[in-house]
Amino acid sequence: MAEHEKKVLTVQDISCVGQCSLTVALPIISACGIETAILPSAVLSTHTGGFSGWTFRDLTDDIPGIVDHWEKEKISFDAIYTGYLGSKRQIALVKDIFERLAAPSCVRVVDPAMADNGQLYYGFDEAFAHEMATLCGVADIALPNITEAAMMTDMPFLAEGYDESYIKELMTRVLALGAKTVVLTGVSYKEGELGVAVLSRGDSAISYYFHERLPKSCHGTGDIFASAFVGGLVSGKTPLEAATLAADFTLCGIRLTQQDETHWYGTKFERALPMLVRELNK
Ligand code: PXL
Repeated sequence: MAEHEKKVLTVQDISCVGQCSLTVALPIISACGIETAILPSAVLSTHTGGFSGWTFRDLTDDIPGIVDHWEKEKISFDAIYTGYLGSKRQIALVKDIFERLAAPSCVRVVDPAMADNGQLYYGFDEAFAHEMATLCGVADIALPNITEAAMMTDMPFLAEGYDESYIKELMTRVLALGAKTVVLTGVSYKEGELGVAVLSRGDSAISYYFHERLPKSCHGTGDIFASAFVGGLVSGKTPLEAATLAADFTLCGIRLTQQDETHWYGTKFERALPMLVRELNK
């Protein structure tokens, strides 16, 4: 019999144009050689970060029927990765998916995907952030940025000038929500440097991967990072190795985007995919 090939389910919206959420997760995880099933939480004409007048079709009512069908077909997943979710009800449905569609030793990865740079994305409020905290509480791995971690744990958001005690407190509070491992993005202690921090329950110290901070930030990098992280993790890498791979891939995408000054709405990750696959198979 063929070796058990791992299967990932990712639950997030389809922003038809905008290089984020499912249009990023599906190609990236697939490029890692992993079968990727999708559960779209909503269909938008574009993402909400910089466009105006987008359409939004909520698919919450379709989710229970899809899950019932998969369960009847005995379909289960080795990893379930959730990103942008549109409502508190969807968060409850994802918790149900975690219970019903997880294969033995399934890894549940939650990217809270709701805020950045100290601000919630359009349409979210504090109550949603607290609900998202409960979803991170049932995750094996939570992947917040500093804004999301602060909002979920009622800590102040500090854009800069913090030290390790602030980061440690943030990460410890995310673990206290119930997550087994927290991977915190956007950490910087020095000008020109940016990185990702990893802390699991029982660890005595935070592990880091730092890289150069590029002058431009791009939309969708959180989703690109999370997708490549899931690809690495499901391929057998440790959380720190997967975070390192994902950060390098994201950086490569930003570099490609910086060359095109007209490309404001997303990150040109596509031509970086060969690099991801090469690094993954090293
Ligand atoms: O990249 C996160 C994201 C996902 N989906 C939608 C968004 C955003 C961020 O703005 O608007 C619809």
